[in-house]
Amino acid sequence: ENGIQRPKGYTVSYHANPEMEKMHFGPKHPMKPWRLTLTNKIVLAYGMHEAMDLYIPRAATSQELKDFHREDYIEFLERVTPIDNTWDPESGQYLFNTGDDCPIFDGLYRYCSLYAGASLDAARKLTNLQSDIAINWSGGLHHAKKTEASGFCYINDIVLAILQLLLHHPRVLYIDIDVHHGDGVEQAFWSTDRVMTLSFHKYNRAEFFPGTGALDDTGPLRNDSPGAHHSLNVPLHDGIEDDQYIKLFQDVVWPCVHNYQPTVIVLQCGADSLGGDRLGCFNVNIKAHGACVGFVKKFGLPMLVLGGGGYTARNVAKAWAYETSLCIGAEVHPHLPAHTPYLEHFGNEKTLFPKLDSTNRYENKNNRVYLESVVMGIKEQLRYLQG
Ligand code: ZL4
Ligand code: CA
Ligand code: ZN
Repeated sequence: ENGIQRPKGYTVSYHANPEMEKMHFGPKHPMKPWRLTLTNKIVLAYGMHEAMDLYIPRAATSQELKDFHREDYIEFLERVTPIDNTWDPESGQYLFNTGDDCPIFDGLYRYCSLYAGASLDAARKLTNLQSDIAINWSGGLHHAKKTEASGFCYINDIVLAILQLLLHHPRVLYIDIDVHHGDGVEQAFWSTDRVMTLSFHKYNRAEFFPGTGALDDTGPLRNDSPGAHHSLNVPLHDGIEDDQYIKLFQDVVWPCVHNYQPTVIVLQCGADSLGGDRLGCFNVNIKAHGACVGFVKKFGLPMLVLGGGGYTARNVAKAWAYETSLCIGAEVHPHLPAHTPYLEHFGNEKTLFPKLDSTNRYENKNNRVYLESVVMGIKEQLRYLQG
């Protein structure tokens, strides 16, 4: 393709290690690293690689992983194999919360150190000013905790990348549009005012993972803790539609940027917030999901763009390829290039923007009054920042 030009006046770096894509969580597990292959094939088929600096990231060292995670947990990940007995008879649980959601598979430690290494490399490209927008679709694993795995996440690459950014930046804004609550990142920076975390997610304490992220969970309750009012949550119900989602995102993100004045933004682009996702429950189309990326880009701040969830692989790949094009500011043809490999995996949908069909829609449980009350709640928290 001839249309894809390098962006004028800024640099986009793309961090992707093909070694990750062969990894398997096990039969029927929803997380499929292979969706990254599909994403990269579309990116390449459009010729977007001509417009970016491409890096094959190195694996993070165990020392780097220990900048956030506890030593014994990293040593466990380093040595476990699928045939180990990882059952702890004392607690009656698998060690470090591994099990069905977070299985021990072949190459697990390699997988973890590769996606973490990619996010660290991407963050470092931003801090040494070699890149203005750094993309790692293999990262964004927001549930991992200091001492345990959670929700398909083992290492919290986002926390590690933000720690790297904090060496050079006074204030980091973290925005998370995965359909799940970004609990691991929120928890890691709960008591600091140098990171503001903002997650949009489906919220139902009893029924939807991880059950945290209510509107009034905003940081430590003591008003004299620096972290007070610096964790923001946008809890949503099933079935939110494109127009509502875009307006809500803009109505919330703009005042956050205006009041907090971040010097860098980390955007987790979990694609399970798309309509038709195997685990998600929203009615958001790829253009609306991408509109969030486009809106954040317009602030002109350095940006770390990460993946996350996304369980209907063909949609994940299209969304992330489209969002790559938005990062480089390139217009891409809505038809997938004829030479896109694996076209058979996209069924009859050779368009970048498949329309959500009625059989995959969730009834919309978000009305205008509810969404307005959420925006009010966020603005109320932001008023405390003026002090
Ligand atoms: C599966 O089919 O809600 C894992 C997980 C494995 C294969 C065979 C095992 C069958 C759905 C999910 C038993 C699976 C039981 N296999 C899983 C409370 C739960 C306890 C575990 O996008 N069972 C836990 C995690 C969520 C729970 C969502 C999102 C990550 C992210 C960022 C993580 N956990 C109930 C589920 C299957 C499986 C089928 C599954 N797990 C769906 N939702 C969960 O935010 C990357
Ligand atoms: Ca989220
Ligand atoms: Zn998710």
